[in-house]
Amino acid sequence: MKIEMGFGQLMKVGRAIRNPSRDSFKLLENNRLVDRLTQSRICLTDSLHKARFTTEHIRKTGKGEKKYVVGWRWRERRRRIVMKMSRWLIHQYPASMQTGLTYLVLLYTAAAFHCASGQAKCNKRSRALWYRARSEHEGLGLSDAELQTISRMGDMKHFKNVLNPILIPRVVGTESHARVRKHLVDTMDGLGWTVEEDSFDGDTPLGMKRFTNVIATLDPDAPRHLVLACHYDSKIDRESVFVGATDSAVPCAMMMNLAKVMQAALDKFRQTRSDLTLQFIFFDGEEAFHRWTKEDSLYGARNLAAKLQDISYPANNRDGTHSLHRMDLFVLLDLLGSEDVQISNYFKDTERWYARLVSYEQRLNDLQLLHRRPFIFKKRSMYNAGIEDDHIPFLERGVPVLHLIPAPFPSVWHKNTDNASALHYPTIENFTKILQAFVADYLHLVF
Ligand code: 1BN
Ligand code: ZN
Repeated sequence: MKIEMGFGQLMKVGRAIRNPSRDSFKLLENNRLVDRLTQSRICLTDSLHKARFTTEHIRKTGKGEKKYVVGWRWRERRRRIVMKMSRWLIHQYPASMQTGLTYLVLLYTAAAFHCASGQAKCNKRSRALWYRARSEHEGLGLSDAELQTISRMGDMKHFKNVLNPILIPRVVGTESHARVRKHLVDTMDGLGWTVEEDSFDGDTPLGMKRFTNVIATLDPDAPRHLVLACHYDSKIDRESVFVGATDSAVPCAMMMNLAKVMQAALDKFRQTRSDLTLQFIFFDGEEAFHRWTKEDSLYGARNLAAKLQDISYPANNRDGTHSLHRMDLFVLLDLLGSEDVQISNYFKDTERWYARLVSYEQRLNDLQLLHRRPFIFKKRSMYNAGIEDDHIPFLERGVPVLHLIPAPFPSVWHKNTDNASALHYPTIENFTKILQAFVADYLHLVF
């Protein structure tokens, strides 16, 4: 229910159920869950004493639940309105000149509305509100019950089913490489994601090669992306036997498995038409053909980062925002699947997100939802690790990065023993649960 109040303040009246273990609320209207609210996003009046609001809309407290009047904070409300308008504009564009004029008027109104609040100067930066949302974004905070649900959702049989077709040599340009790519595309397409094959020709020490990144997006209309990424090519070797189970067949399978086991929650999330969505990037050509250099490595990542930087978003905007700004956070998975895995925090500016991985591993462990293993995510930082990987072209362009790679590298790294026998399933299962909790937390998923 929406009620127009006071100086145009838009209020929602409904039931807000407080989750005792965290600072968040489930907002219900007519017993239907309409939103999840964290404290930072709302002002919340503990029922009747602020009765200048519509007391007639507040009914008596139900058992174990409190009634609240919930109103968006002014800042949040303004952000939502401008977001909605800009999203609408992006989708309708281009249109006829006549509608273009209407857009201009609407845009002007939105800007005037924004400036009139007096809380922010109407400067160039403040116009790209969708972009600024990433620095204000907070995780939801999952309850113990939600962690238990995530743990129950796990499906290692599915994990092995999606992993098996990748456990083969997949050197760029070979038939098995194309077969693996088809497996990625078909799997993500089958889960209802929008899949794009981003192909280009690149010059390598072995001549021109065709590379294809696979980009799968849950809701391609959403401006902001939580990106999970890995590479699907495997390193070339003389005997053509190198499989790269940890490098990076397992990360590819972990991502597809996440999309499968969280499908219901992700579908529900897509229906909310949030300004945020989940995107998977399966990079091609991460490995060097001859010897790792700046030119001979990261073919797919270098090409995509440069390309996205050149695509202004929204189209023809005057803020200077481009498609790389759509990446809220770029989470790169690499060298995962073996038993000897210790991950550290490698970047200061994404430390708050790394800390959530540490915290979810701790809580899942306390709830006895993990196999008894040494912790994967260490409470330590290695800011000067300097590990070359697919995140580099994005990091260099200012994208916030989380690099989920063990240091030291697994003992099988770039050896022919990096195959199925190097894999340790209890460790893999623990990792998948922590990653799934992280994604649910970031996207504010409802189970
Ligand atoms: C990671 C997995 N890398 C290659 N396969 C990147 C890398 C290459 C890291 C050389 C260090 C040295
Ligand atoms: Zn490698």
